[in-house]
Parts: sequence; structure tokens; C-alpha cells
Amino acid sequence: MSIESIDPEEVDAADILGSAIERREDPALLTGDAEYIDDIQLQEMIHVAIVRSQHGHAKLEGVETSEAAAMDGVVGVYTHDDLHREDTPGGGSYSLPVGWLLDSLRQVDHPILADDRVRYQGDAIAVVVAEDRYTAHDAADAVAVDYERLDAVTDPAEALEGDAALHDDADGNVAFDWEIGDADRTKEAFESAAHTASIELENQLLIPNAMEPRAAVADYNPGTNELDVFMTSQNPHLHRLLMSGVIGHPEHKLRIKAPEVGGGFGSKIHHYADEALVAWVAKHVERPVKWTATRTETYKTDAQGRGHVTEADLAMDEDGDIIGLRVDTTANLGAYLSTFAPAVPTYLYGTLLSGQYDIPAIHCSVTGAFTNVPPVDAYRGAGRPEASFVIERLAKPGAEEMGMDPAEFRRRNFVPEDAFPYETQVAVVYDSGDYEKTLDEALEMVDYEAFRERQEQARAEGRYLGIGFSCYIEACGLAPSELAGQLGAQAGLWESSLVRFHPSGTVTAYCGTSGHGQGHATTYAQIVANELGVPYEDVEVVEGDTDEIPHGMGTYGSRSAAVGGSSLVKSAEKVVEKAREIAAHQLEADPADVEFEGGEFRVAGAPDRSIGITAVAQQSYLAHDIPDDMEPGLEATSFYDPDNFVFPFGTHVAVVEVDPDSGEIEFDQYVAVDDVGNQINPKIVEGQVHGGVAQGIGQALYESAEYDSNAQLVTGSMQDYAVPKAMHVPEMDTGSTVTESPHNPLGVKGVGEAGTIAAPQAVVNAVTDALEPFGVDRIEMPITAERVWNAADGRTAAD
Ligand code: MCN
Repeated sequence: MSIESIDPEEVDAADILGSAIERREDPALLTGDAEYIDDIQLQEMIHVAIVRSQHGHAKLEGVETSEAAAMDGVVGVYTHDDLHREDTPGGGSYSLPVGWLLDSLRQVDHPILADDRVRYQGDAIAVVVAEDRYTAHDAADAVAVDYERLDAVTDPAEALEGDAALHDDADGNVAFDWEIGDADRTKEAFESAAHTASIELENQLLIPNAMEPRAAVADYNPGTNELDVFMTSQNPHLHRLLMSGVIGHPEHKLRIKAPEVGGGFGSKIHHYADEALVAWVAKHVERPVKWTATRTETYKTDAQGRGHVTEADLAMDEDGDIIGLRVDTTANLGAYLSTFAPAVPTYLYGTLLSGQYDIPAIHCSVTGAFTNVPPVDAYRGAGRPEASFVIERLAKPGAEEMGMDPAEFRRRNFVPEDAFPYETQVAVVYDSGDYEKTLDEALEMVDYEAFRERQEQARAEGRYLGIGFSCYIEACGLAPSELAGQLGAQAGLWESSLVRFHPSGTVTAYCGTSGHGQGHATTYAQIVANELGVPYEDVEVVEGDTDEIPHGMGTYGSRSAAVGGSSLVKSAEKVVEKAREIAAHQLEADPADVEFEGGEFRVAGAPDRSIGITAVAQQSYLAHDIPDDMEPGLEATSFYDPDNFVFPFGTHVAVVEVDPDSGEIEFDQYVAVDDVGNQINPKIVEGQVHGGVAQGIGQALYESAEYDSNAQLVTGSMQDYAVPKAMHVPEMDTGSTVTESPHNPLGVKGVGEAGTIAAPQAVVNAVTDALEPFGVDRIEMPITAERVWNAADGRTAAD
């Protein structure tokens, strides 16, 4: 079941919002006409290669650059001492910033180029600049680094035992201790519980896999002191702010532009050392500079995701009502604190542990651990998949403990439909929801009644079918600034836009988000065309360039529709209000009597007295027939800062068949019913769910960043790190319900991370359900054939 996309010309203007029109960005992406960072060619451009640590943890005894520097075509070789000098702008610190602060956070220095110690394989040591990329890489190989190896640790729980101390300022490798909820109340709940269920989980480290590796082109003009940086960014304005501080260049003389970046999945939100280094080099050598990471380099240095080790317990009363949840997590933060890292396993995790359930007592404690892996930060879902994984994995043994059907156990514990807005015990207020509705639709789509019979029959034939549920919730539409401020964020979380009519009547909509695959050029044009009543084709969308767009907070946390889209509505409304005054002036009516619909202003009660908004736009620039006190032109800027997150939700159900002999897992069905509020474009929503589920299945069955005992990455290429291919991803049956968010003008909730948040536990629950006759209740992700085989090996099916 898949939604057909529609040619926008076949859609009535009045129906453009909510139509499944084709993505306008696809032709360029599919024909090679789109411009990525690596396509950028500038005159006199030179190339950078970064010398990286070969070891997971080592002291630097010496870095010998003379041979590399003497090679033909090498422009320069720079190490820590060249960058981090007292007389360099920025005071020579060049430490990378951390945007979110926690009370107990141990701030550690993160130099752009390592000083006397490297803390993960891939830590940057030196930068080589050469006339071409090949020479740069050859010269990088010629830099001789003298290492003294140190003990390394990659497992966060082991790191806390004090192995391999990473930072002088972080005793026992503890980055922070954090808790949320009510410990006493939760203790009492467990003391009074009639039943409990427990689980131990690992949520493995994942490597994001964007199509274009991280890359940057920097161009400095010494005459104007202007520094242009084209880079794989999800977050140009914030990167401009942070980079200006890191390299000491004035923010207003720094331009960050993100053309097509090949996706990001969160990995391009953070401020990395490498892009700042490229900017520094361009300024230092006064020539345009390009750096494109090799695939292996991105595997070793992109911020990774997840990395949790968790113990969790559920307390129930005698009827099966959940009365308490206790969670204890150790989170891997990698070698240094990445920009948003402290927020991910805390505020984006602990606050979502209540899931779709009405749980009266919750307590969660999290310890962040430094380890010898790259910094760990946001990866699609960022904290919310980990939370959903805990509660939805726990719901299975919870139901079993009660002898209840897993769907019914969930249903009886759902936050009821009439309880919204619902304040959880972990500090968030769910905006709206109807959890039974998505469950019911999913049960129908999967034909649950027939399934248990099918399962019985299959078992009798020696075939093992399993069903897994995931009733997920997430918080997205990342804003509001007030809340972010309370949580220690060092930036606001509003979004800003500018809607501009040109004199000919066409429109450009500028938005501070920075789409990188989500179809914003299409959906934003739908929003603006609908608000202004102009043809969809006449609206152009511009994102991702700090020189063109006044302000912005970027794209992550599935915020663009709810926050960016709402900002566009607000700007468009301001445009309409100004246009109404011009129309009233021209129609010789009171603005209060002028109605606006479908792009036409009409005098109430006199439908023949009307003028279209494009004609008004033209008049606004001619400026000789507008109200006296009015400035010419027709455009408006707005900042939109909502009251709350939005809370999309849904039910995903996986049905798998597991062969305990070969360990193979095959999908029988995958049903996804998501509620993302009103849908601007159902085809794009479906595409986002498909992509997200594929990544979630990737985590459940295939992907893992694996390190050896020396912290060497052993899954450092696409041959070893198993990103699922099309044949690994099942046909999905997608459905949806609509529960509007009450607090944004579009009534939308985000969808960009929904599938990734929902899928892993649906699959793992399905596999454990299939293996239930073998007594298997725990199996770690990725569930490889070997793991299945080992789990079931030697056991006999009870039936
Ligand atoms: N949309 C809609 N109706 C809704 C909600 C959203 O039509 N009710 C549309 C939006 O207008 C937008 C798209 O769906 O075109 C996604 O919107 P939203 O959920 O607001 O998410 P963002 O645009 O902010 O995207 C961020 C999100 C995240 S956090 C990750 S990670 C992610 C993702 O999007 N990375 C992606 N999807 C990705 N898709 C691609 N192709 N590549 C990535 O790197």
C-alpha cells in the first residue's frame, strides 16, 4: 500500500495543502544536476587532508612534518602549535563548544588539532594543504607521528570502572550524573507492586551514513575580511555563530552555505573540528580550500549515535496497571563532548520514558561516560529511540508477567484520550493524542485476530513466526526557547522566515531551517501557496545560506514543519495583512470590510469589488497608489517560538519468521500507523516513515559500530558496517490517523524521526516472540543470524 504522488498541476489551488504532490527537488537529485559540496570548484582552490590518529588512545611523543612539507605541491603542514597560539584570533584556545550544559557536567577541552594526546582513532593531529587532493593525502601519509599507546576503553560501563582514564578533569571517566523523576515515589511503587518485570538492554553504537561524506570549501577574501564556508551543515546559522567563536572570525563576516549535502541523519548538526580547520586554513593561506572526508574518515570521525547500556524495571498492580518504572542507564559520550551530546541521553531521553502510558511513578538515572570512540551525539531520533526502546521492550515481559496479551496490556495502560494535555512524571506535557486509535488500526491492518492462529499452525509445522509491537511516542518540533533555556541550552529554539512577493507576483520564501532530503522545497511552497492563494509553481523556497536568510536555527529534531512551517504561516499572514490594507485603499473600503480568500481580496457584500494579491504586490512596488503612511514593497519576516514540543505517536507492528537453525529472519509483514497531526504532504510523510523504518530495521538487524580492545574500529567501511540494502527492507503497510497539535497554526507534528524511533523494538519484540518456544527473551541488536543461532542453539522448542 503506497500513496500515489500527484502532479501539482492536477491539484486545485484550494487543495494544495495536504496534497501528495511530487517532490519538486527530485529531478535535480536524480539527474545529477544538484550541487553538492564536492561539486564546488573555485579558482586557485587547494586541498586539505587531515592526519588522524591511528590509535584509539595514545600520547603524542612527536609529530614530524618536514618530509611532508618538502613534497612537491604541498602548500603547508600545520599542527596544534600552529593553530593554538596565543596570538591567533580567538585567544588560541580553539576548543570546540558544547551547546547544552548540565549541572554536573565535566567540561573537557577539545582542541581542533590534538596537543599531546589522542583519544580516539581518527582524532585530528595535523592538516596538510596541497595543490591537489592526491598530493595532500600522500603528504599526510608522510607525516610521521610518534605514539606511546595507552589503555583504551570503548564500553561505557567498563569506562566507569576507571579503565583507561581519558581526561584529567573527569574522574572515573564520568562526564555527568543526571536524574529525573521521583526516586522515593518509585521505590514505594516497587515495594507495593504485585508484579514486576525487568530487562537489561544494550542500545548499540551506530554510525550515521549520509550519502555525501562531511565536506567543506572555504574561501577567504583578505580585502574584505569575508570568509565563505560551504559545508555539509544541517544548521548553517548556528554553525556560523559557533565557528565565529572557535576561529575568532566576526560572525557578520562569515557566511555558511549548505547546498545539497547528501542527507545528514543528525550527523551534520554538530560543530566539528574539521570544518573549523578548513576555514582556518583558507584564512591562513588566503586561497580557497576544499576538504572532503573519505568514507572511512567519516566512519571514524562522524559523531555516532545511541550507545546505551540500561537496566529497567516495571512495577504493576494485581490488575496489570503499571504503577512504576525505574531506569538506570550508562551512556557512551565518546572521547569528547560533542555540541549537543549532553542533552541527548538526558533531556531527550529521560523525558520520554513514560511512552504512551499513564505511569504514576518514574525514576531514571543516567551516567555519561567518556570512552575512546568518536564523540557520540544526535543520530536520527537522538535519545527518543533509546527511550522508546526501553519502555517498549519492557512492555513485553510486563505483559508476559501478567499473562496478558501484549496489545491489551498496552491498551489498558495508555494515557486515555480525554487526559490531554497530559503531564508525565518526567517533566513534559503531551499536547494531544489518541493512542488506541493507532493501535486499533494497526491491529486491523496486521489482522491480529488471525495472527495467533497462524502462529500456532506454523509452530506445529516447525516454523517460528513472531509479532512485535511498538507503541511509540516522541517529542519533536524542537523549540520552545523558554524550555530550552531552562534546560541549559546556549541558543534559542525559535524559527524565522521571510516571505517576499516580487513585483511580478512570484514569491520567495526564505526559512532558517536547512532541509537536506526532507522535501522542504515542496512542502514549504505548499504552505506558502495556500496562505497567499498564489499558484504553487510561483513560490520558490530558499534555505541553508546565512547570507540570504536573516536568521535560522536549522533542521533537526523533526522541527521544520512544526516550527519552520509555522513561521512561514506567520510571515505569510503578515504579508496578507499588509496586502489587505493596500487592497482596501485601492478598493476604497475599510480594511476591516475586506475579505481574503483564494488569493483575492473582496469587499464584504460587494463581490464584484475585488483585486488579486499578485496585483496588490505589483501596486506595492509601484508605490504610487498605496496608503500615505505605508512603505513600499510586500514582504514580512517573523520569528515563531511555540509553547511546547509536539508529540507524534503511533503503533508499528513487525511480523517475522525466524529460522532457528540458520538464524535467518524474514519479514512477513511490517505495519506502521503514525499520527503526525495534519499532513502537509502525505507522500512526503510516507517517504519519511519508510526511510526512518529502514534505519530502525538497520539498527535492529544489521548495524553496529564495533571496536576491538585497542579501540580500533573494525566496521570502518560499508563492507563491514551493514547498512540495509533495498532487499533487506520489507514492503511496508503504512496507515495514519490525525490528531492535530493544538498549539501550532498548521496542527502538524513532526515525522522525520518517527520510523527510526518506532522500528527497532517492533522487530526485536517480534524476534523474541518467534523464539519464545526456545525460552529466548533477550537478544541483543543487531540480531545477526549468529546471535539467533546462538540464542536458540541446543534448546528445544517447548511445543
Ligand atoms: N511533513 C508533513 N506533514 C507533517 C510533518 C512533516 O508533510 N505533519 C513534511 C515536512 O514538511 C517535511 C518532512 O515532512 O517536508 C519532514 O518534516 P519534519 O518532521 O518537520 O522533519 P524535518 O524536516 O525537521 O527533518 C528532520 C528529520 C530528522 S531530525 C532527521 S535525523 C532526518 C529526517 O528528518 N534526516 C533525514 N529525515 C531525513 N530524510 C532524508 N532524506 N535525509 C535525512 O538526513
